[in-house]
Amino acid sequence: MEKGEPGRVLVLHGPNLNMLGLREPEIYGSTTLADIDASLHELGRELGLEVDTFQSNHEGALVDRIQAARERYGAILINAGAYTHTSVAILDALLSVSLPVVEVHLSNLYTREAFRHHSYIARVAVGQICGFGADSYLLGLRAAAGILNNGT
Ligand code: DHK
Repeated sequence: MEKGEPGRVLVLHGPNLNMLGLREPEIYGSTTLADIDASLHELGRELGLEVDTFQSNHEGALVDRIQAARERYGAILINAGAYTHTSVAILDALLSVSLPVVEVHLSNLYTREAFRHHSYIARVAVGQICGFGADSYLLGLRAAAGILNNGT
């Protein structure tokens, strides 16, 4: 299986994450998605990684981006939002591209409703980071850098 380009990370944001800053700030914080993307690009520069970000409210659009990531990226960082708990299609797309996956969430899934405790993404992810608000993404990007540099 051919690997993608090692220095590039694709960051995917699922449904309703475009509403960050407005959406249930007591759960998701007040940081906007634009702020998160800017922080990811800044950290990517520090880590020597090229970071591309994409948000969609549509499952198929996320599947399309995952499929197109094959041979273009070294790793995928994903917060699939509610699709985390429902989407076999996103799981299958991630399995099909054979790239290392880091799963992130702003909130701590395990202190919330039971339906959020199951993640389809976790089956394919190297690891999951949740509960650190917007910092979950930055911790996730550091994890992706570690995987790309050392395989860990
Ligand atoms: C974001 C969502 O939109 C929810 O559907 C997930 C996740 C949790 C988060 O914490 O980032 O259940």
